[in-house]
Amino acid sequence: MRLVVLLVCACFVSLLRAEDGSRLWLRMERNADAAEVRVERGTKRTATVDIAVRELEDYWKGDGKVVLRVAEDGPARDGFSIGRTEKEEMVLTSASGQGLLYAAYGLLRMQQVGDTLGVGQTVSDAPAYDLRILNHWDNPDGTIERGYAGRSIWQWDELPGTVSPRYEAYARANASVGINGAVLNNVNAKPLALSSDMLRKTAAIADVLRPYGIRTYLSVNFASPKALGGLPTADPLDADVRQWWVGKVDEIYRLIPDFGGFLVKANSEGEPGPQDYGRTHADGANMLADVLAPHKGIVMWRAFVYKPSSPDRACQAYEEFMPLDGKFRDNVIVQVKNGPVDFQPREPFSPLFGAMRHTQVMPEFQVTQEYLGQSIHTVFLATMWKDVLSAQTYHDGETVAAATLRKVSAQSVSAIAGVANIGDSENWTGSDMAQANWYAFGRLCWNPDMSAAQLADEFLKQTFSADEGFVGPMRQVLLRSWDAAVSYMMPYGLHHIFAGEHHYGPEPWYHPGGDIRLDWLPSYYHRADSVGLGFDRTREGSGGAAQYHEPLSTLYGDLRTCPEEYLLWFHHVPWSYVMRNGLTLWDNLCYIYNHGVDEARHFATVWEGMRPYVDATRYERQKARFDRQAKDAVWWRDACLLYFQQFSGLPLPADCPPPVHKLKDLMKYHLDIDNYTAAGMDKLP
Ligand code: BDP
Repeated sequence: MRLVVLLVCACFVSLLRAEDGSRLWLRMERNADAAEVRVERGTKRTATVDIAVRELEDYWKGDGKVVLRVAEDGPARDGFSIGRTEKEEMVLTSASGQGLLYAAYGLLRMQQVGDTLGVGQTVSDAPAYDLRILNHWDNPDGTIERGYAGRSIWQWDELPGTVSPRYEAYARANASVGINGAVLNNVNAKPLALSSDMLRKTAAIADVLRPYGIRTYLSVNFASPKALGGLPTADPLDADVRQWWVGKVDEIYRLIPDFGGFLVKANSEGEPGPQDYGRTHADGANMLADVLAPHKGIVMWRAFVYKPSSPDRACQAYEEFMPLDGKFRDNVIVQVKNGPVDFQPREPFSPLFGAMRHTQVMPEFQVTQEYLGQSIHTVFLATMWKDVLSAQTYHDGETVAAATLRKVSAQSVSAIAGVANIGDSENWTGSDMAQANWYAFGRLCWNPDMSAAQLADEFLKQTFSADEGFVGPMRQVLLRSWDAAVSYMMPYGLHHIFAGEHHYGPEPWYHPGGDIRLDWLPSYYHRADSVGLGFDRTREGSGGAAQYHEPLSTLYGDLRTCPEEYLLWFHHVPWSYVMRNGLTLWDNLCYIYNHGVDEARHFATVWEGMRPYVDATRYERQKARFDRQAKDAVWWRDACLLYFQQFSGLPLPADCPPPVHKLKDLMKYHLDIDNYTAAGMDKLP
């Protein structure tokens, strides 16, 4: 008996050897002897095809050989097919070498998750969006705006001389999930990003990403001609300004022949833009687009704009961009955040989706969890992204996905972007579970029809364990995690009641004093008063609901028909308003915050049962996070309910547990931004 126990333990130890999370979902065991991989005659051995061959030789464990062929009539673009022949060969076919690389990763994924192909069977796959892009908000000094996984992976100081091996690992991980573009720097771009010195460094990174099919893009500061070029103006209609951009773009393409193009945040949150010169967003975007067009480059022009003077921030992007519909060049794509405000825990989709009929529009998601617990809370964002992509816009019956996949002209390309959650921490994303969001983002850009459950399964099996004892419970955790976070943070359409600046934790009372913009204060959004709670976006209020196409405009604009998940987004609702379940708003608020707490506690308990399936390092790291998440849920609940109670004047329902914290203590508490990482987690309330 003792021997058996010892043997079982030994197996366990060897199976669960220490891991640091750096291998992400690519944890295949290397073959002792290379698998037999043959590239068909006539198929060009590009660097990309070589990577496909190497990956298969190293990791494919099937019996027969693998044949790679580029065929003119094969699946187009990045698409591919995988067939199993009578001779037990796996035949990977595509019209391009890039497609073969995706096929190789597709085959290895099938192997890892346990999908098999019968003899004579073929599967085909092709990406939905043409451009599947990560936006890095990385600064030249190595810091990352809204980054929670250490410093930037780009080592600007040592580039171009030293090229970190991490760049290739990064490229490989992206290619394995179908991502084919990377904007290397922050949308709040420094003019310095376009200096000749920085461009040479950028080119060195581009050289590493290229064979993996990843194009390099840069965010640009619209005032660069002034700040970097020394011109007196950055007016997009000025001939010298245009000429400056022509020269700069030529310089870029000499260094990076397949450079993708520019991402621009203009006239937003203090960034310069064409409006500084009385010009429109279209004037600015088109000038850059014309300069990039001869090189086949594109401009991704962000619609994230809002002015302090507006009565409703949520309305502004639509107000500024709708009049410009049809005025943008074919190589401009307007990049729109998923919701009308700012990556909040839950927002209705931006009304620009579907409404812009003559402009290519791309969704921007935030993979980094600025507003969703950063690198501590487990929140599987695929659920949220699917909610947005599958939302019906009612413009010609298009969903958000369909509206953004539709090409407005023969030259247009479809695109989608995600703000990366990647840094130089050993596991890339700070939290091991947050790798799921990087993974799911890539897979969803490839195929928006994949279900959140499929995405969760694929990720969990490859990254942790394919054992159903693990996958079953953790799938449920991932699938419920977004709803849980919304419940304990901002249920029923509440938004932006975060602590100021760092956005971790609750501060519905936040007001730093002084002359701050009203739209940077939680009270601007929650509008709590003795009558009720929520932002009135009906016709009597800001009119925001009317930006949606009928029937949504009427549906959202009427308190009785508004989906309850958006109730406080569109309405200022009396505390005593009776909701569909017969309970008042106040009572429901109390219950839903508690539901969120229960869920977060449940996740922590489920994780404790996962110890047998996960190596000690990742188990402990994640345990600390689930435990903290559960405490944070209590912190959120107490802060919000006690704060709003001052306005409602109502008691908590008798069956709600009493608060753990006192409001006055929570209001005195100020989180030290550098102290909420794993090491400082115990310092939180
Ligand atoms: C907000 C972030 C800010 C970004 C901005 C943006 O708080 O750091 O610069 O979005 O998207 O969510 O430009």
